[in-house]
Amino acid sequence: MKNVTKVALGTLIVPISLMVSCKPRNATNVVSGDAAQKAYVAPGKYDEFYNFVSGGFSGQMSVYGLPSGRLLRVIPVFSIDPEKGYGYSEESKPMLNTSHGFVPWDDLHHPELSQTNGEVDGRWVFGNANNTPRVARIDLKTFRTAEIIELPNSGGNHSSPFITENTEYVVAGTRFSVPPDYQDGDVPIQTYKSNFKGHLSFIKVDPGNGNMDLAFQIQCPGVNFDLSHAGKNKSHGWFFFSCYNTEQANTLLEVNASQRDKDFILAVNWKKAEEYLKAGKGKKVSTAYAHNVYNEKTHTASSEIKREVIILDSKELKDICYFIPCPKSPHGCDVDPSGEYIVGSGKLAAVIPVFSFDKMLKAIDQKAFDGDYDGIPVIKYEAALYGEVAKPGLGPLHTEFDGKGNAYTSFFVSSEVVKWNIKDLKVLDRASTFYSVGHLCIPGGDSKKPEAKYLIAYNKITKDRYLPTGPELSQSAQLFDISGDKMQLILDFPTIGEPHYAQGVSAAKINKNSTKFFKIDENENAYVAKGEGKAKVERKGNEVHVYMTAIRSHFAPDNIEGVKMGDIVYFHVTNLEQDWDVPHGFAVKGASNAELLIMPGETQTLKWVPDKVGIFPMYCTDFCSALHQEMQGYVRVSPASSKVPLSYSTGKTNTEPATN
Ligand SMILES: [Cu+2]
Repeated sequence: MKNVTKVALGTLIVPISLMVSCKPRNATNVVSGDAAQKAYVAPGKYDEFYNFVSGGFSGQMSVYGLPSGRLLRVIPVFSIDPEKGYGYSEESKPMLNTSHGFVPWDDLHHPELSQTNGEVDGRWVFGNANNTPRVARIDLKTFRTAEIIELPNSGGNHSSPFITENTEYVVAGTRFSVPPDYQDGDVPIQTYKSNFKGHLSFIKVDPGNGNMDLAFQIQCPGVNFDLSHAGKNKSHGWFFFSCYNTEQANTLLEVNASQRDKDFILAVNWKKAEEYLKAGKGKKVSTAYAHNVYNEKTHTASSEIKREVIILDSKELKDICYFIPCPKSPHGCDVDPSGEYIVGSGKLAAVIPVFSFDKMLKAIDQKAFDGDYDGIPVIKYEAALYGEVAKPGLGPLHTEFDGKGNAYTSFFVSSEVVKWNIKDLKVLDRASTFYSVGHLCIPGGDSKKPEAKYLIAYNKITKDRYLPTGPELSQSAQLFDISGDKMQLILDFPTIGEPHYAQGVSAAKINKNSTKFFKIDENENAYVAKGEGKAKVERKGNEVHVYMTAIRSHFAPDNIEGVKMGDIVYFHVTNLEQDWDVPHGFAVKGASNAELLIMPGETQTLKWVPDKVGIFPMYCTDFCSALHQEMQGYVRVSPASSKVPLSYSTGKTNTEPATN
């Protein structure tokens, strides 16, 4: 560790135009001494924390145990997942419906855990879809996606899903400003300044069941909203968004959106917005967005297209939005546990500005403004500024907090994490990362009560770190022990897709509530077979419905005849097990979608259109018992003109059947 300070200071002279990553020279690249023991969790022992990590361009969210770095689960959210049949089973397909139809992929950047009184409560984790703007809620009883809502008037949903301290709202700011859906979008791109707008979405969350509803949007000037965080404690009721491209450029943003010395942090008084909403100051506009809900009783998702949204105009309603100047091309926008300090991180900035919430309120009160930007007052920089962290590093991106008065900021360009004190703004420690760190995570680090034992850095590049795997290498997470004064690297581990952002929480807040199986008596799926005696096959025109059961180690029925070319076959498979961790799988030869993976007590449906005459084996794909390999059956498919009657059986031994 002794070289680190010297090395990191050395990197400060690297020209800022070098916005590619650099590997810190001579940096300590090993976990030294007995440090690795701190990450060791013995076989059979539980980890202390759950870590929810975005899968970036995989569209999924992964769950790791900390401190071991063991991958516990990949939760399918916005992308189809053959492992779980998500987006393949008829029951789950509606989850991926949008106003553009079925969209089976997206780009998930930020997990956000629900909070009560500003503390992580372990009930839900939210995730965003950047590309086709959506926000998902995952239920942490089942670790499954329970709900997805699409966002109208938006593009590149980056600055989401951030929540208020009682999960009153999940908030989403558009990254790409676009012409609103309710206006003609067929305009020249060059008319960006007049026709493009930025919308902030406020999604209301039902405190009882978590159900989401798009309560309102705030229309803002056409800039790029990047990240956001809610106020807390004294600043509860406010939201802070970083914005870049205040130049309102529409081409070559790498140059054209880096012209100004300062862009902005947008401070939004959402309590005031609520008042205006109640007073009827919003206007209803027509649009179309999907709202998809997974019902745990029917084990089936439904999708509804909604047609209306209420817009509050920040230009007309003068006291809901204020801009604070922030150097330069801000990315992260983080609020400390007290709610007083708002940290802006300019990707191209040489300092980290720390704003004071009290000073900001005073500046608003005294109208200490530098004019306005597109109708929104701009607070004077010095009037809102608490102070600047001088010469912190290169390319500050994101800041997390330990609740003991310290902040930890990631530096993409100089590949390091820098610890600094919030009160005196002095740098306390630096640790190299490998390499090009983006987000950081301290469990509870954006709440009022961080559990600051570990810090995890999520890195974009892993050259030299692991065995090569061809032209593409894994991205990674690096775990630091931050219980002492100095950060200590104790583990790094590869991650799935891009580990963009992550949040963590004590295992105890989640594991006690884990669902072990679904009660078969409560299964309300329309095609359930609640016992082997209920298994059957029915024809409805050219549809064949197989009500199938699965239990260790056979299906019922396991022989089906009388299916004809031109038929559409639906296998409704009910897993009759009432035991933890005994899923069954189902696959049939030639099916063009995927398998099913059916949890105990659940019913899931595979749609199959046979394309050939013949015998088609089907089998259980999830190793369920010693006789799992024997869990199989056959479907006979006959020509369309065939007279083979529809029949099915289980356990019928070989006699010479009629050939027909
Ligand atoms: Cu099985």
